[in-house]
Amino acid sequence: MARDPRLLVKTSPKQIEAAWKLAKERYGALGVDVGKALKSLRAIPVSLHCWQGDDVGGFESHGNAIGGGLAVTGNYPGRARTADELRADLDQALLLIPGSHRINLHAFYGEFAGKKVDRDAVEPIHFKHWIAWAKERGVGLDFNPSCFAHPKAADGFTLAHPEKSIRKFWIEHCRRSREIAATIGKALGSPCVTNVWVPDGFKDTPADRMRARERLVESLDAVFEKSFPPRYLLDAVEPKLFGIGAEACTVGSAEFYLGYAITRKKLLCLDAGHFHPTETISDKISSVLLYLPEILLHVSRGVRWDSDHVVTFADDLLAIAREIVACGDPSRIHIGLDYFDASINRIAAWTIGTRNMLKSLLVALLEPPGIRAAEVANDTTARLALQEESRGLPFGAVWDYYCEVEGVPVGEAWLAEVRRYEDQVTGGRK
Ligand code: RNT
Ligand code: ZN
Repeated sequence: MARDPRLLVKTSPKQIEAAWKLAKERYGALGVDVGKALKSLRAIPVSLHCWQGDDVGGFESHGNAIGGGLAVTGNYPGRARTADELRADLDQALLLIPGSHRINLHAFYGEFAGKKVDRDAVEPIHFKHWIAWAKERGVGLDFNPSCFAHPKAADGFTLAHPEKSIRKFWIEHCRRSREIAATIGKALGSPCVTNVWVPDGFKDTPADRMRARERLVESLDAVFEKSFPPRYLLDAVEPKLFGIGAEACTVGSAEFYLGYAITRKKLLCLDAGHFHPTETISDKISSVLLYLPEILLHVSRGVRWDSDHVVTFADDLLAIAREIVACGDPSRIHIGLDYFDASINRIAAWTIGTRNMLKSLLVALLEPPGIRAAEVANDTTARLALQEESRGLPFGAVWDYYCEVEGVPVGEAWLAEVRRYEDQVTGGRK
């Protein structure tokens, strides 16, 4: 690939420092404490989804087609083929992202030593290398049962399947996933957020939605029968509007899981791609937090449908970040990323999306207090004026400074690192 030498330009520390000083003054004049904002940003972990690294493939000996209404498109070289490769790629991405973060695993990323270990037989031992790797780096791990890409999910139903034996299989998988997650949380001294998402849904108009939903409740109750200390494990459930092949009705809809989470004391997972396109999860955060102590987000970007594009630094993401901060206690909101693009360099995909998430949180933390004050004074003209003017504030200088002090590349300099890694490592993978 021909590369433009301008991509290697590095900003000098002197420039970064000078711009930071000016930005600090500008924000200070608006009543914003920039140092405090950076301290708050440093305390917010983002959970990087391991599945961006291998196109949601997993490491089972018999790889199955993805299914479950999910689609990964693109054939950019360099997909991780083994857990070692995936961990090495994550290590590279983490070097380009400021702050301390987490890694989100799916059950089918266990290491099965070439053996066929079916989903109802996964055990904590299959994750011992992941645990050791995470411990060494001081990163937390999150977890997900994998209820798709499997012959027993081929007709689109798992926990709500009409056949009892199939439901039993998936209940066992989810139970074992929670055991694994609790083992992880205990070993790492940090609660493992474990998210149950199932694809179950009808392609065409169902004759009986009610029975399917009753089966899902029953199965979920069986999955969650055993309780674990919240310092090891936090359970989440993820609703969805529709998926490919499940266009008419998704069993685990928004109302289904909101009720379930409230009555069963689970975290609700809000995925940005799982609602009608005119709805935004940013508006849902404050409502849900009135009834649940903690929630999980799957930050994603749908383009025309739930396409799971890499998240960009745009209005939707800024609004999500703003609500995370504006609710008053960001620690109640677990931030996970959920996208998969196989058409670009996968390490770049992690880096772009995570840096965008963090940059958006920084913008939110730097919001001038005058905006809220205008609302309190019922001055909606000033509120809009200040909101719009604040878009032009020099947050970029604060971000650059943050990257510099955190020891990660400033600006687009990270791309040169990804290129170097591509030349040396991922580019050679077949
Ligand atoms: C699917 C859900 C789910 C998955 C991942 C792989 O629509 O968003 O969270 O994307 O678990
Ligand atoms: Zn999701």
